[in-house]
Amino acid sequence: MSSALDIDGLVKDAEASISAARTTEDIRQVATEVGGKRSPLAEAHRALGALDPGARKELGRLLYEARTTIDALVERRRTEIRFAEMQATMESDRIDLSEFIPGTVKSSPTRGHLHLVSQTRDALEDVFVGMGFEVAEGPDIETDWFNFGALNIPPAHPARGMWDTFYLNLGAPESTLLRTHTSPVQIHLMEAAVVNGDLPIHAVMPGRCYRRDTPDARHLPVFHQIEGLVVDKGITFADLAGTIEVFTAAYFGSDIHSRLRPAYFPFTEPSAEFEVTCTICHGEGCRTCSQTGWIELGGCGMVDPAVFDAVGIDPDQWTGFAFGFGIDRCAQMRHQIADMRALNENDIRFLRQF
Ligand code: FA5
Repeated sequence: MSSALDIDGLVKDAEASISAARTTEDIRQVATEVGGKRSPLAEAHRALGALDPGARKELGRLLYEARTTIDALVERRRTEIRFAEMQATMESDRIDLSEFIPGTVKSSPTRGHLHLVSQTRDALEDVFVGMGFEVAEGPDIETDWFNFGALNIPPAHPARGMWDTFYLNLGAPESTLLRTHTSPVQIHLMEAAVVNGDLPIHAVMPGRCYRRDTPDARHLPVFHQIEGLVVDKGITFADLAGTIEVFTAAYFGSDIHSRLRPAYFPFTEPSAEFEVTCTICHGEGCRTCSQTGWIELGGCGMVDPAVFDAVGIDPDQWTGFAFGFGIDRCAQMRHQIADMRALNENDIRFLRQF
């Protein structure tokens, strides 16, 4: 133990034990064996006291070097083992996104497809594009002016109660909100047309809407509408009624009837509600249509001159009509979905049917 050769042997033995360690537990034990209180190294240290000062100094230096070497070897092996264990864990926890369960898929994994509401939006756009309309979009977050003010619904107007609104606090000077309908896109389009000298307008505007509505068979708090706006010269209510008639036959087929009933919207005058035969009960009356045999799809009417004034269009020169339908409602009626909440439940068995 007192010669440098013995110390070399001690280091070699330690090195062999260290490199044989395979796990964190192994290296913990080996570290104690080769460097702990009962290790040969510690014993050699304890023997130093019995040596004369010259030999003690020399052997002390050699033992210090041996401990430094052994500690470094232990640390290196510990890092290697930790890295290997981490890699093994990562490998075993890896999620194979291309994996599919044999037996549930015949030859290749099933491809996803657009949600029914997106398919319906596309189909509605196609019908209206076929009728000569352009497609436009607007923001989901609006100011009070676009959602209400410019649509002839000033603050405290009783008609605001028709749309139970989610207000946002974005620190903006005007109150901001999640749009309750797609009608504010009419305002964006008309303002842009005035600035760019781009009248007439024949456009449809699909988009998501938000209301503090309790979900039920015909309502969701987040739903979709498609807005329509025509601003041109000599437009009459007959053009509006004809457009709705053509749309109904093109989208639902000739066996579905539609009707317009007088209604009130602050931004159209006269206004009407547009209803179609309930496709669940074929007009007999059921829970979905509240026993009426009819389902309300949307509202419509002739653009109120007050709205033209708000955007700077001369109501003596231009007239127009507007409408707004529920896209989810259209999907519901077209596919006889008794409860609209099914659209949001993400049940794959339901979604796969469309
Ligand atoms: C409006 O939102 C008017 N902006 C429509 C309009 C546009 C009138 C242009 C005149 C001119 P209303 O609140 O009735 O109207 O909504 C229209 C349609 O949106 C409803 O008939 C229905 O189909 C759909 N809808 C409304 N609320 C919900 C809801 N919570 N869930 C699902 N669909 C809804």
